[in-house]
Parts: sequence; structure tokens; C-alpha cells
Amino acid sequence: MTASRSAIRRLDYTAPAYLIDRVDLTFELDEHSTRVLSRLVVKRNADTAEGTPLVLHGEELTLEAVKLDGALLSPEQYTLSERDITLPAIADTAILEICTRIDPAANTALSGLYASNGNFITQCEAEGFRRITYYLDRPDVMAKFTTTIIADKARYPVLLSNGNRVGSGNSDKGRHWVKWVDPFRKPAYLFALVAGRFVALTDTFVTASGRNVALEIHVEPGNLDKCHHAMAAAKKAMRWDEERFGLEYDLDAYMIVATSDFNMGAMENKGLNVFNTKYVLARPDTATDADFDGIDSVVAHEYFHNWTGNRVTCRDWFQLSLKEGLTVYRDQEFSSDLGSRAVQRIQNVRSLREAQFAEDSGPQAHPIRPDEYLEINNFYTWTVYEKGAEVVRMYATLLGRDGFRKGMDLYFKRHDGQAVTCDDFRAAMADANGVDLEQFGLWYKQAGTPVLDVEGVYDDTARTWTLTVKQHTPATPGQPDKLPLHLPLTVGLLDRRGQELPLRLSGETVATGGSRVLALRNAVETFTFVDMPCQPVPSLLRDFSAPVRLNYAYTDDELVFLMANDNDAFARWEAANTYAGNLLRNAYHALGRDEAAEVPQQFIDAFAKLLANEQLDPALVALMLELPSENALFEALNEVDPGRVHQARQTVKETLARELRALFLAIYQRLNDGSAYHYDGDAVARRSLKNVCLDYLAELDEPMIAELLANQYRRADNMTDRLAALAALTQRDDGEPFLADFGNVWQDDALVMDKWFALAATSSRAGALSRVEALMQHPAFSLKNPNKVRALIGAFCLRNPQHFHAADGYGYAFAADRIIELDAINPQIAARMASCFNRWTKLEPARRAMMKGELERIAAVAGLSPDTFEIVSKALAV
Ligand code: B3K
Ligand code: ZN
Repeated sequence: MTASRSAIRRLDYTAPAYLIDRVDLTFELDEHSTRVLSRLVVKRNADTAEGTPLVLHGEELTLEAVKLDGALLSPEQYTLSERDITLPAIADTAILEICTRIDPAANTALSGLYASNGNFITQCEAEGFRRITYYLDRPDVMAKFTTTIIADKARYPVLLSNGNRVGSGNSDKGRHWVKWVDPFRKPAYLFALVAGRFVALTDTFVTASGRNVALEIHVEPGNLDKCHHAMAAAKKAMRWDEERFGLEYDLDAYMIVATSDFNMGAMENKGLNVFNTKYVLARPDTATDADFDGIDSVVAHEYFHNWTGNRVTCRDWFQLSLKEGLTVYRDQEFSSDLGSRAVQRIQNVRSLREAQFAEDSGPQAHPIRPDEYLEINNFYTWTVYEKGAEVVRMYATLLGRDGFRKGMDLYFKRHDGQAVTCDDFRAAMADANGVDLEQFGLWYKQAGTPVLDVEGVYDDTARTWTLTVKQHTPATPGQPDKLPLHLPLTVGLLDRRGQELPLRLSGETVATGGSRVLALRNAVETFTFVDMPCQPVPSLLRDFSAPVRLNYAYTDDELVFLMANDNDAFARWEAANTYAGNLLRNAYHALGRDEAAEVPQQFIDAFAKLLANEQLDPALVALMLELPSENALFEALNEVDPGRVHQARQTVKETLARELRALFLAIYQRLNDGSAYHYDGDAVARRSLKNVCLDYLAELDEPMIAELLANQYRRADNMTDRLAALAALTQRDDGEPFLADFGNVWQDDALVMDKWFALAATSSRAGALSRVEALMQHPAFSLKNPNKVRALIGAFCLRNPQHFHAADGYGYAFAADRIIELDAINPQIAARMASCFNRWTKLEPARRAMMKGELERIAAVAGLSPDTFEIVSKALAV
């Protein structure tokens, strides 16, 4: 296997030799042959030696002509390669005019300008602009753009780009044109162009300082009635950013365009965000509560990028977490303010642990600011985004809400209009608060999840409780040794009645509060709490104050106590999660010894108590009742036998369903009150608990339960309930007709069909893989559409461990075949799918060998993309 390009290293950064001041683009759109004229004002950078040639990035372009200061260059005057063009040196400033042709219809990688459903869409982050024209395609080259789009008026009535629309008119051959000017300097990755047949939902927003902003959501005809939630989300996000961070929108219009062919969720192009339809289109009958939540957070996320990403951008791609970690933190905070903070936090932590912790202990482990990459698109990871957000959250936890805001204000004051680094952000936080955050910088350098080993000792004569915290971070590829990190550990101590004890550390004069943020800096730290009337039960890592694994030898009694009493919702959920995790592991090991998998009565009673507690938020109860997933269990085991993991979880779930049948049923019936659908916090919470109860009940093989499921499926007035019933039915032998009915009813709705594909792909029933293979022939499926690939292939490979890891190895062979096919179509998506082999060393020897064999088969493919090569070669290197 060969790498077709060499690694890019963070420490090799040098400032650009040339800068671009202005860009004037003219597009003559045609599906197969679009002409792009680019007029650049290029300046030699201050420190660049005279005579340094000008090298512009460019890929998959056909160059037609290039002029320097008006003179046409002959081919001897420049050098073209597959990746760039080398032009003569520029003395000071020059006008460069470049004419290229591109083929949007052939662009299945969906990077650059591509055709989708007869429309034109662009995606330029990270390095797609170079597939449109030759350019200095790096984020620290920021220019002012104007864009003129010329296209057939009948086929492409809507022509959009960044900034403000300054002119339009008709031109020859039935064509028309629109001209856009973006007054803000930006890197090329924020460029966007959209053309096609769209209808728009419009609205207005008045900013805090009284400016009118036009809001437009452009969708394909027929979808207008599904845009209202996204529009409301945009308005809420705009207001929230003003109130929480004092940040206002800065253009006359904020536009969103939805497309069904998109590599990820959405993209924050200046003034013209492009979204996957999944994060725009929703109606109660087509979208679930989770979909509505997802729209709120993605709309907010992209909108928030206007400041954290666009106004202040990244100096280079190693700094990606500067904008992504910060913007995820902001969207999480927005969602917390909008709904239940506790539920939001638990959901975020749950996915962080399942996905990011796994990434951090596998072959792709990297710091939130990576040191090198082959393909930057492989670094839009859980680590850069979600762990990055945790790092930002730690500033807020250490500095407090006001301190964090001061840091943000200073960051914008210093860096508005600049391309900066993660260190600049950290310096703003430190300087605004007068604190030393030197050691905190290690969070940007070290990969791996830190481990905190915690002990507590009560001294009943001295009435003290001493907490000892030992910290270490396991080795990760390329980083054998780690240093102790600076992190906040939030703790509370509970008395026997479950009340918080007032906290006073030895040396302090008065007790302050019942919850305390302890700042850790050393490998071992001790804290002595005084005036402790009794041995407390510690509530640790409250609100998940740092992205670490915490070990504390809780007894089952203490876990049950915390489940019932802790007033920190995260810690309360955590107690249930820890107890359930221990139980599932015990069940797994028992099955391995051919013993029965027992569920202790104490655990059943604790669940019963939760179910009966009408004071608790039903959404919190629902989260506490959900058993850790099979993937989560994998992480806690070695030499994993996936079949046994499934069996262990299944046995525990069935036992709970049988033992708690009456309670599950009573609560289901109480909550299933026939009220009409509303999307609001209370209703969402009630539905979530109702459907968790239904999910347990579905384990029972009783005609009455079958009827209950069928009734909910048929009578639901919304997708949340209908899909919950169908998901439960899909795991049962009597579910087939319902799945067929659903596929039939919704065959014309692409997003709903994605749910249908995913249900089939995640079924635990025998024959799942053959059904997935058959569904690849379904008319609604296409390997060229990333949503479909994620729904069917991604769901099978990443979310159906039982069948993906089938002992015969067919699941692995299927995945490898698809990855190889996809690599030729869309390398970014292929590389994402290839991560299903990342944890191969976790498996028992037979499967491990088969997975390795498939990785080697992929690696041996001639002409493999750097994207897939990077993932596969790292997986093989461990
Ligand atoms: N910034 C984009 C992601 C671009 C991914 C490029 N492969 C979406 C976001 O994080 O908001
Ligand atoms: Zn983002």
C-alpha cells in the first residue's frame, strides 16, 4: 500500500507567500461544463523574498486561460500539476485572471461545485474551493468576494451567493444573472453558490441594535410546509446569541438552503448556510422529537459560526477545534437554555463517551488540535468537535459564566477579522481573567481520555473526609508519555438523608455551598473536607465537569442511594448508568461461564422506585432506564464476543421487562393519554418515558403487547410515536408487515425512508445482512447519496454490532466491499464508513483476524483515496 501524498504537519506552518485582497468570480453555469472566471488582486506578503513563484491550489480543473496584469500567459510561463499551478513571481501587486472549466455533474465527491437533483450546490470546507478555480485555498488568506452567476433562467430561477445581492438582469440565450457582494473578508472555504429551482419561506428579524435582517429558507418545491421549525430555530438562535454573548448578525440577509445530497449536517458559508435536508425539513408526521431537537441545534450551530468561525476564523486546519469545539459548546448551551439543561447534558455526555472515548482509545486517537494529517476531512471528528466543546466548557467551569464571557469579549475585541489559533483563544481567556492557563494548554496537545482514580477516607474522630485524586492519561499512538492536566472536578457530599453537606475545606473559615469545583493540576491531589458529621456519599464529577473516566469504588448500595437522591441530575443518571453497566458486564461474564445472567433484586427495586417517582422529570427517568448500548459495553471489555454482548444485554432487558411489567404498563397507559401532538419540553419528556416503557414491554411475547404496539403504530398522530412502535416491532417476529406498510406509505419521502432503511439495518432479527443487501436494490436507495449510505450501510456497520460482527465474517466482507465501492464515488463518505473497523483489536481472536484481513484487502486497492488510506493504514498500524 502506498500513500499518494505525504502528511501535512502542524509545526511546518508558514505564513502565505502571497495574499489575495479581492476576488471577482463569474460563473456561467452548465451541468457538464461550467465556466469559472476569476479575477484576483494578488499581493506579495511582507516577508516573502522577491522572485518567489506564486503557487495556487487547483484540482480536477480544466484551465482555459490565465492572464497576468492583462497579458495572456503562454503554457511555458506556468507549470501545472494534479494539485496546483505555479505562476511567475509577482513584484508587489498584480491582477490575475483565470478561466477554468469544471464538470459539476461528474462531481460525486460532493466537494466543490456539484449538481444535485438538477440544482447546483457548493461545499468548500475544507479544501473544496480549489475544485472550482485555482486559488490560495487556505484559511489564513482572507479576501473580499464578489460573485456573478449567469444561468438559464427557466431551469435556475434562483441564483444565490454570499453577502448582499447588488444587481440582477436578463442576458442572452434565455439566461439571467445575479451579482452578489460580500463586504466581509473571508477564507475561500466559506464561499458558497447555489442555483436552481427553489421556493423560500421568508421572515424578518430585528437585531438588538434595530437592523432588519431578511430570513430565507430555500427548499425544493413541495417542502415549504416543513420549514417552520427551522425558521423558528434561526430566530431563537439569533436572539440567544445577542443576549448571551452580545453577538449580532451582520448582513442584510441570512439564507439557508436545504439539499438532499450533502456529505455532512450543514455548512456555515457566510450569509448562505447550506444544510442537509435532514436538519431543515420537519413536520410532526414526518419528523421525530429527536429530529426537531437536531434541527434546533444544527441551525443554531451554523448560525453561531458567523462569529465563531467566520468573523474570527482558523489560521490553519490544525486549529479546527478553535471554531468547532467553541461552536458546539455554544449550540449545547443554546439547547440547554431552550429545554432541560440536565437532559441535554446527559445526552451530550452519553454520545461523547460512546463515540469520542472510543475514538480516543483507538487507532485514530488525536489531540483536539492534531499534529498531522493526510486528509483534513478525516479530522472532522468526535474529538475535534465534542471533546473540543468539553475543553471550552472547562474554561467556563473554571472561570465561571462571567469570566468566560469576559474571555469571549476579549477574544472578539482582539481578533475580529483575523485567522487565529487555539492559543489565541486560550490567551484571551487567561488575560481577561488574569489567570494562568499555561498548563491548560496540554488539553490541545495530548490525546487520550484522562483517568481519575478517586478514593475517600472518613475520619470519625477528626470529622474529616479526605478525597485523594490520582490522575493519569493512557498512552495513545505516537504519545507514550503524558503529563497531568489542569481540570475542574466538581463534587458534592451527601449525608444519609441525601442532603448536600455544607463544604468547607481545611484552611477555610466558612463553609460555602454544597457543590464545589476543585481545580486539579497534579498527578496526585488531596482535599480534606472538615466538619463532616458523618461519612458522606460523594457525588463526583458533577455535571460531567471534565471529559475523563472516573473510578471510585461505589458499593451497589451507594449507587442506589445516588440514583434516588443526588440533586445533580448528571450524577444521578451516572449512578444508574454505572450500576447498569456493572450488571451487564457481570451478565456477560456469567454467560461466558455458562451460568445464568442474574439481575439483583436491588437493581429491579431501584428501577421500580424511579418509575414510581412522579416528582422526577420523565425525560430524566427515561434516560436512567435506558441500558448502556452494546457499543458502550464493548469499550468496557476485552477480547469481546459480540454475540455474547448482545445476549447479555438482551437477557437483562427481558428480565427487567418481566419483573417490572405492571409498572411499565401502568406508566405507559398513564402517559398514552391520546392528547394531540405538541413539540414542547413537557410533551417531549412524557413521550420519551412512554416510549422507553413500550420498548421494555415489547420484549414480552404476549398478544396484548402485540396489540398495544400495533395500536400505537396505527393510531399515532406523529412520527415520534409511530417510529417508536415500529422500532420495537422491527425487533419482533410479528413486525415484518408493519415495516412493509411503512415503506409503502412513505416511499416518496426521502428523509422518512432513511428511517426505514436504518430500522431494517439495525434489526436484531436473523437475516439482517441479507435484508440490507436486498435493500441496496430498492429504488429509493443510492450509493451516491450520503444520507442513504449512512441510513443503510452506516447503520448496519456501526449500530448493529450483533450482525456486523457475525461469526462467519460476512458482515465484515460486506462492509469492506461497500467501502471499496464508495471510495471511487465519494472518498469522504468511504473514509467515514471505514471507521467501523477501528476497534478491531478489541475483538476475540477469530474476528480480529477477519477484520484485519478486510482492512488489508481495502488497503491493497490500487488508487485508494488518501481519505480511506489514512483511516485504514492507521487502523492496521496498532
Ligand atoms: N464546518 C462544517 C463542516 C465541514 C466538513 C468538511 N468536511 C459544518 C459545521 O461544523 O458546522
Ligand atoms: Zn461547525
